[in-house]
Amino acid sequence: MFEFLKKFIKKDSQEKKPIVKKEATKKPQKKASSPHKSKVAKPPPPKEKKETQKSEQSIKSAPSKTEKKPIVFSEDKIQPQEEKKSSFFGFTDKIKKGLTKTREKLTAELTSLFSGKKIDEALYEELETILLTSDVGISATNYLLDSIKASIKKNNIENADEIKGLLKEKLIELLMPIENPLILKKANPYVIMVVGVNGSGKTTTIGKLTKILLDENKSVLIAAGDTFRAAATEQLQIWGERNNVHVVSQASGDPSAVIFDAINSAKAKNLDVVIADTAGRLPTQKYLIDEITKIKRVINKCHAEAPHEVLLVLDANTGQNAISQLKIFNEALGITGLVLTKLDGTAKGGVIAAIAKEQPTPLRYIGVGESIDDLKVFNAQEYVEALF
Ligand SMILES: Nc1nc2c(ncn2[C@@H]2O[C@H](COP(=O)(O)OP(=O)(O)O)[C@@H](O)[C@H]2O)c(=O)[nH]1
Ligand SMILES: [Mg+2]
Repeated sequence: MFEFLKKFIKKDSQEKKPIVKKEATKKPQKKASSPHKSKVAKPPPPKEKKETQKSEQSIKSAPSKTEKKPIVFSEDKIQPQEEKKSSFFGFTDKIKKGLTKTREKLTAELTSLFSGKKIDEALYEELETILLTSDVGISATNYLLDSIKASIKKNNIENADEIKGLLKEKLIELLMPIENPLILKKANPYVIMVVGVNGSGKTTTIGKLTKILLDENKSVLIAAGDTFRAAATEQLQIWGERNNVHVVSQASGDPSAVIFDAINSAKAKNLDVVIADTAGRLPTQKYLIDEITKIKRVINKCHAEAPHEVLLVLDANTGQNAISQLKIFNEALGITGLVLTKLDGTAKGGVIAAIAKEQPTPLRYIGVGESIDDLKVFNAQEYVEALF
């Protein structure tokens, strides 16, 4: 049941280098995703270019699988059931693998906690510590403990071993409300604005998400709205090439202008989706928030309902800090969905529970690795099953 073969060595991509090398004018990149569908054919190519992240802690910086599940135009009639069945095992394996660190920690601690013990205050205290150190957060921890205690009392449970099952059950209950996959509407184009602090995984997530959308037969255009770091545009171009999708970028960059161009271009070409990258680090937090707020306003000017999705990318490693980032970005932009990345690199996958309790927001995807197929639609049950 629990295989833990792999250790994931978290790589803190160290990027820096102020190199300012901006692409002159739009880059005709690959062939723009052909006016309609463009299918991805390329295999996940070689390791990504060493990017330059500086993990930002100030507002510090959200994840999933895709197996065909949710991304569909509403008209398309979603049909997750069947597809899900066919891919369920592959998907679960991937998630399990991604959550190895968290699972190993939990399994070890819970096994020693429950084995042969009697249910008393000391046991609850130990359980509390385990949850807190998995980044479940105080509020969700209290909630889980209270619900477990109530069930134990109600059902006269005496065997500590049963607590594990209760914990799973209560966790799933807690996470269910944020299981809320992204469903695209036909919008010509549907605009997804991706935000988050530097290093949280925005650009990588855009690359993976593009693949998911292409697999759903959507045509995609990417806007390189992080014009503050030259490397950011390059990195996005690489993802564009992998997916054979056009990346709109500009040499001298006003991010709003780049995104504005991209949306108009997508309209003209009748493309389905525009995914806009944005900066995650500016001189000050206020400057950053002002900039992305402006971007949102500009997007809204070129399309009355856009952005249709404001997707906040959070790095699971930042633990409780993820909650404060969520609050800050939500206040400024109105976050409609989350991606929680790097769950493969942390033993603190419990942060999802903290989000569900403290700032419930639809968790669209989870990131469980760096390659193109490592973005998975979040499913509460599968997630919890993978944790134990
Ligand atoms: N292990 C792992 N690494 C990830 C994941 N998502 C992103 N990364 C890595 O995190 C680093 C920063 O990602 P990037 O997309 O550049 O962040 P951005 O600054 O928000 O655009 C890169 O080295 C990515 O490969 C993930 O789900 N798992
Ligand atoms: Mg980036």
